[in-house]
Amino acid sequence: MGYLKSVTFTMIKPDAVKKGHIGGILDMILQNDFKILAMKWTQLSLKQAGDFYLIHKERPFYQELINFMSSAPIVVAILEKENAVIDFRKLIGNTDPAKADAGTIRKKFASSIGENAIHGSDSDENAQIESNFFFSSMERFRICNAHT
Ligand code: DAT
Ligand code: MG
Repeated sequence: MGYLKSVTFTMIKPDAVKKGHIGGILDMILQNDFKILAMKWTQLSLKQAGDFYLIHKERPFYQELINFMSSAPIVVAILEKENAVIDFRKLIGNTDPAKADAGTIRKKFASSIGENAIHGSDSDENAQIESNFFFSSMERFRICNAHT
């Protein structure tokens, strides 16, 4: 019998990319037993950022958020682990890095609530929606061997 695995979706945001933190963030992700199912280097247009964050359309920070998210390249990935969504939210920490626990990605790499280094899905349903926003089925690969 295999483990019951689930997926989450992540983006390494423009601030972390520009500061050179891609490697440090990916290292924390892999050290915490998340497996990569898909990954790419891309940049959102303003329209795409607006669509991705449509759920926040009425929030006062929406325009600032989509301007920021389309301002530079990002790294996007689908990650697999048991309890992926909840465990990844624990690993990234509070939305506001000032409130994030020690040992979290946002505590280590984020500078403000608006520019907070990394995204993580907030539910299994949104993990699927967000993964499908960026990746086709042809871009997803699972490591299959006795040790994973
Ligand atoms: P999270 O990214 O932790 O899921 P969220 O879904 O509430 O947080 O918000 C999405 C993003 O919007 C967040 O990563 C950064 C930005 N944001 C949230 N609250 C903000 C605020 N009060 N001021 C500026 N940007 C904010
Ligand atoms: Mg969110």
